[in-house]
Amino acid sequence: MVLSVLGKFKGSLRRTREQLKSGLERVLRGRARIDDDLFEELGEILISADVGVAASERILDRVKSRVRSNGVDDPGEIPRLLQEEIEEILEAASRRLTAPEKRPPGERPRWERPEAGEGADEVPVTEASMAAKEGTGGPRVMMVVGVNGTGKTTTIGKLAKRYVDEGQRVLVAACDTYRAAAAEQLQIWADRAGVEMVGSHSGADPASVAYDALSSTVARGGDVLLIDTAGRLHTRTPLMEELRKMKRVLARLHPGAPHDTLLVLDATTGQNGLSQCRLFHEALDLTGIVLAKLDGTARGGIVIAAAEELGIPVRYVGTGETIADIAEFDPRSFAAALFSD
Ligand SMILES: Nc1nc2c(ncn2[C@@H]2O[C@H](COP(=O)(O)OP(=O)(O)O)[C@@H](O)[C@H]2O)c(=O)[nH]1
Ligand SMILES: [Mg+2]
Repeated sequence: MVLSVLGKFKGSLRRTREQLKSGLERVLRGRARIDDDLFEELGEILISADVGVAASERILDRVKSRVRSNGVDDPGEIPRLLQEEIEEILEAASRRLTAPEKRPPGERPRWERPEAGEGADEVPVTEASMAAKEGTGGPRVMMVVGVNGTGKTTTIGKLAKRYVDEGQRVLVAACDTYRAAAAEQLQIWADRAGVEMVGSHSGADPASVAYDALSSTVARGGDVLLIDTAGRLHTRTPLMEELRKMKRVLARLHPGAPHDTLLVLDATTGQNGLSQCRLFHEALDLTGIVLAKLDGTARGGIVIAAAEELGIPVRYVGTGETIADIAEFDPRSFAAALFSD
């Protein structure tokens, strides 16, 4: 099982692995001992593989101290040490989930109160909202966010199928009401996965569509609600405001919702992906990343940068355009794939 995930990652990370490998070969060839000069060159290799400045420094500091305290002097040990530290960063992010249940007591999520300028949220109290509040369990609500074209709608189709295969009752909500074609595209994925879609006309308030979708999910006894959202560029329009409002409306209808806010990142985008992570995380308290398009030309180092700098774990990876092309992320296989032959 682990082997097949490793095999998948190996294909996906080909470009990043080859880049690391040729860089390491170049700086390790003919080198007799480990010195500061070597660490400087290693830093350049990691940064050019999109690992990010902070993560690269952290990795190298740890490798350095292990080299010193264990008296390692063989440069041939370096790839193994790097692999172990990368795995540790990815593992640490998974342990440090920012999900509501893991948040330190007393600390409130940042999206919970509207900021000055954000409109008030009108949440009607209905039978469904009362039932949701009284019920103990209720559906798991997962919001999927990210900029246009990263793979949100595709990811929702894949996740819906996955959860259906696990025996869960799944609904999807078309809350990208900005583009007319968005709901049609989600409907196609909903049909493929065999799940129901709750939608609305384009131009509707996304928060009210989310509200209706959660009410329907509760009324129908659904286990999982996957919410598709708009991704028009966050620099031009108040997308974050809209998404924050959606979160508040969901939380008021069903305390604890949304249980997940997953950012879909396009694995081919490199450092720009890291700034997307920061923006979305600041506004929305992400609980995880889905790394889509991890297939061949991906810039896999971005995962390490996000894990270290923001503490956000990668939860799933998308490895192609069909409904089955999704895998659970596994730090160990990922790190191994980066350094395997
Ligand atoms: N190769 C590949 N393509 C993907 C993956 N996920 C999404 N795509 C493609 O990326 C494009 C945008 O996807 P879409 O789900 O519409 O993105 P959205 O705008 O974020 O909803 C489509 O052409 C998808 O087929 C993936 O994991 N691998
Ligand atoms: Mg979409």
